Amino acid sequence: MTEQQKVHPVRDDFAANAHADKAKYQAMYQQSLEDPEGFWAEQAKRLDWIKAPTKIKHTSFDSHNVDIRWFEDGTLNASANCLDRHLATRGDQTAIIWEGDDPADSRHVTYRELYEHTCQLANGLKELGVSKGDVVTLYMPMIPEAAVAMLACARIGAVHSVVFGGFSPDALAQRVVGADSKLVITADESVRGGKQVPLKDNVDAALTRPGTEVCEKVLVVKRTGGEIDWQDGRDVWYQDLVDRQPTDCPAEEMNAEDPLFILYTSGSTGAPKGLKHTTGGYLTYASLTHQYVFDYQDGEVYWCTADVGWVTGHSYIVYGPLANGAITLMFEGVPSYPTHGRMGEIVDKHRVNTLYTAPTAIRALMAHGDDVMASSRRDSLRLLGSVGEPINPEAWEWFYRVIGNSQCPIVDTWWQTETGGIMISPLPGAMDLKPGSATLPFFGVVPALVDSEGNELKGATEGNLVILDSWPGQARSIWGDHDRFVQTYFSTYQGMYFTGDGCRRDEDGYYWITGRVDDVLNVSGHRMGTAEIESSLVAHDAVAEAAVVGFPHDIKGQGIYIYVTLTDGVEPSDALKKELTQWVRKDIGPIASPDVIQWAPGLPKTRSGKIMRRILRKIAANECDGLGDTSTLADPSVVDELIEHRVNR
Ligand code: 6R9
Repeated sequence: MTEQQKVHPVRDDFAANAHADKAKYQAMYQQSLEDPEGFWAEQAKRLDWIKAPTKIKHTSFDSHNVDIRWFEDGTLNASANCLDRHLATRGDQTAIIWEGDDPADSRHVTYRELYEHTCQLANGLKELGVSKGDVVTLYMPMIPEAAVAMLACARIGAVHSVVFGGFSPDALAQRVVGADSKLVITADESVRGGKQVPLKDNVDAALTRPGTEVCEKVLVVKRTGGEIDWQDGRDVWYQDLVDRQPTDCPAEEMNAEDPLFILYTSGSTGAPKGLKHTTGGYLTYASLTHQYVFDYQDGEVYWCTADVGWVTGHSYIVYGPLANGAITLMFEGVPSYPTHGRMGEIVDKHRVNTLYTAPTAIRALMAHGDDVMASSRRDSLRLLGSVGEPINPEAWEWFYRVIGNSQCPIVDTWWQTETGGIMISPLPGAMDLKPGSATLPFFGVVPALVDSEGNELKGATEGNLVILDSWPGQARSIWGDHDRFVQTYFSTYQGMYFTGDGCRRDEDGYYWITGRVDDVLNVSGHRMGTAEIESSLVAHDAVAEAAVVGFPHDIKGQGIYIYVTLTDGVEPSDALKKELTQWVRKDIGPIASPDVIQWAPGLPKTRSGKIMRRILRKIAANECDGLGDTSTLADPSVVDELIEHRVNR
């Protein structure tokens, strides 16, 4: 039996106490397809509505009129749903366990404390002039204040836009301008792996860029006390502002379709897009998926290792868990610091029951051998989860055996920034597991596979993954550019949401995501458009042209392989490679660091001038025998030249 065919059946003890077993999943899934209105009207009751919705679903994927609305006449407040309604029953229960970068640093924040901090900041934001509908940019470390800031925005109806703290000043500036953001909330520095990252300096640099004058204030959390520059009139210390605020703040009544947040993500073309998520549908979906996929039981300690800068942090560190009254662990550091045993040690220290992490982190640990987990027992774990990229069966089995002591089901959760919440995933009491497969769709999700013309393929087959009908967590638009939203997701295949992923379906109806079919790279679970990296490179004087492709990388999943054609008269050198590497890191951020740079006197192009990336991908992957048809190239000899000088790894 090959690794791919191995099945881990549902554990009986798990199914017996789970929120859903096989029969219940089947029944609920059927109902969600046959009667979406009835199903979602019922599920929406899990939230506290100010005015309960009577109109449930109003959605169209028709590219002439993409219009997605859920619960459109209902009103509610997301922060009240994550905080206020828990106070009576669990005010003194921990909401957030914070584990600092330094293993000696940790603290617990109760629901009442989180409520009070959120209200104080919400009042503070009002004092700074922020009001309903304004966009607030968060550029923050993984500290409880990041969750407080998200919830405080939600409380007053401001829209948050979290920018990952690893992004460069330019990337931050682009997002501040794109969202017309009046306020940035940041910290003096963040701390990761024992090193300081100068967040405030980065904000200062970002706010010198054209267009950023829209940003009037910078609110600064003191994290390290490190040296920073200060601009009077613009910069405000977080603590000074919140200390003088009352600990109560009324929650703004929001329509279900009012925006809750924007989150930027990369696509195959152009600048990153700000996906717009709204309030009622998003929160219903984040909360329901968190309960069922992680089989969350009251009092359990749940840990998602993502950063709040990504959608996983939004839905499964903050909104889903807090809406469910869960105990959510937030980790400031990295899994390799101070040692590679850290993740297991955190599990033991806080008696973590659910560990939700990324394949790249698992593969990095696996590379150190089984002993890497010897410093911990991990006997509190009940469930494991994976997200961000396809998990190879070897990494799945290692995760299962070494981290989970062969005791815990693994939920391999497929979803996207655009989907708001988990779409295809096991429910741990209901699905037999196959390592490497995200298994079956969540309630209300109708996946299909289509060929390149959009014809639906039935049965066991492989194709492009589309979703045929709307679900409440879906992004509603791209901020300020609805046409681009329609163009990107609904025009490739008429009447369908196109995910950008390739996928196989097996004879049991299980889905196996094979990776992106567009020009989006997935490096260590981080999405990046090849176009973004290329445009950064060609902005350098030495670069005439650049083409970026992904190649298989043992730990990162995909690595970044760059072909560079130099400007006439510029000599290739190792020093120049270093310079270009630094250039891209500075421009986009360290996550976009090139793994390989190859000098390319010419790039393979069609006669109409299109770069044939298919060929560049094959060369980067060292699959030079299967290049396919190169006869349409303007100059086929460039291919031989590239193969001859391919950079061996
Ligand atoms: C949640 C998140 C989305 C892209 C997606 C796909 C890949 C995510 C996956 C997975 C295989 C999984 N992806 N989860 N591929 N199996 N379990 O990661 O959102 O950053 O927008 O990335 O990530 O390619 O299209 P996002």
